[in-house]
Amino acid sequence: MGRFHRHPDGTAHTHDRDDHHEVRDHRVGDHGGYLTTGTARISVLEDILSENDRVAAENRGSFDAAGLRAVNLMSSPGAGKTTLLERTLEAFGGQLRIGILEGDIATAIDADRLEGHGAEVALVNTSAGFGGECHLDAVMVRSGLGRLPLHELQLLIIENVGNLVCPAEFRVGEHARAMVFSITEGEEKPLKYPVMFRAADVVVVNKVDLLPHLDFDLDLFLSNLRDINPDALVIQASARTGEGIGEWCSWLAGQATPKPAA
Ligand SMILES: Nc1nc2c(ncn2[C@@H]2O[C@H](COP(=O)(O)OP(=O)(O)O)[C@@H](O)[C@H]2O)c(=O)[nH]1
Ligand SMILES: [Mg+2]
Repeated sequence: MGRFHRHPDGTAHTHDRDDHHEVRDHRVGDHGGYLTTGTARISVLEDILSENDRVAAENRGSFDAAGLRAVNLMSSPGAGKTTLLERTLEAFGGQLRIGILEGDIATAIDADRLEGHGAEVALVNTSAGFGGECHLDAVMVRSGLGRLPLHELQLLIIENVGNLVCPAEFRVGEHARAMVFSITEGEEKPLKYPVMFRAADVVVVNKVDLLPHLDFDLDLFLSNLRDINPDALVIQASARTGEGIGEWCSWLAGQATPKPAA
């Protein structure tokens, strides 16, 4: 994560001087959400990723205790996550009690877009206490859960920060992982970014309304995707025209916890 500098004696600290690349995080943003400030020495985490997994397991415990299931929604910036969620909330029309945890580096733009569609929305900005990270991790997700009525929800959708690499490396307690791929990104992307494509339970191939206008080779993309992840459900969709939204919503409904009406 590049957040800590680790010494052979097992201690770690953040850097004041610009003598290591780790200082990038120290300068860029406020890390108050991690409670790791300034030059304070900290006990080193034996493995930062396993610490993330520990918090992810706690998050999963919170979801299970509340009786809801969580889907981690990931993609490159601009692939269409928020637009897909707008269409999704319209399609469900309040039939499913959905919460959305909106992850962005900065701004409430996407959270504002999703307001008024019948879902509970909580925003986590990674620039507000988490160093402006390019992904959500388990601690960031935990920080937003208190602002959602978990016990009332059947499904929590976590819109991750737009990035085709890092979000796939951090479990946040989700039960399933979905990714949106936009056909404007190119056929070779599953081969170049295998971690994300391999992590996905479902891949929504979005913006198919643009197929007539692009030289995108859909068959080649699907073949590349199959090479990396033969098991993912693939849904061809357009958040603009509504194509594929029904199939996507069926998959989502299959993830949600059945609950009697409140
Ligand atoms: N043509 C077309 N544009 C889309 C589609 N889905 C999203 N967009 C556009 O793509 C841009 C980025 O969408 P957004 O939902 O903000 O992507 P996000 O960054 O992944 O949340 C916006 O201008 C959307 O209107 C689609 O299915 N077809
Ligand atoms: Mg978005």
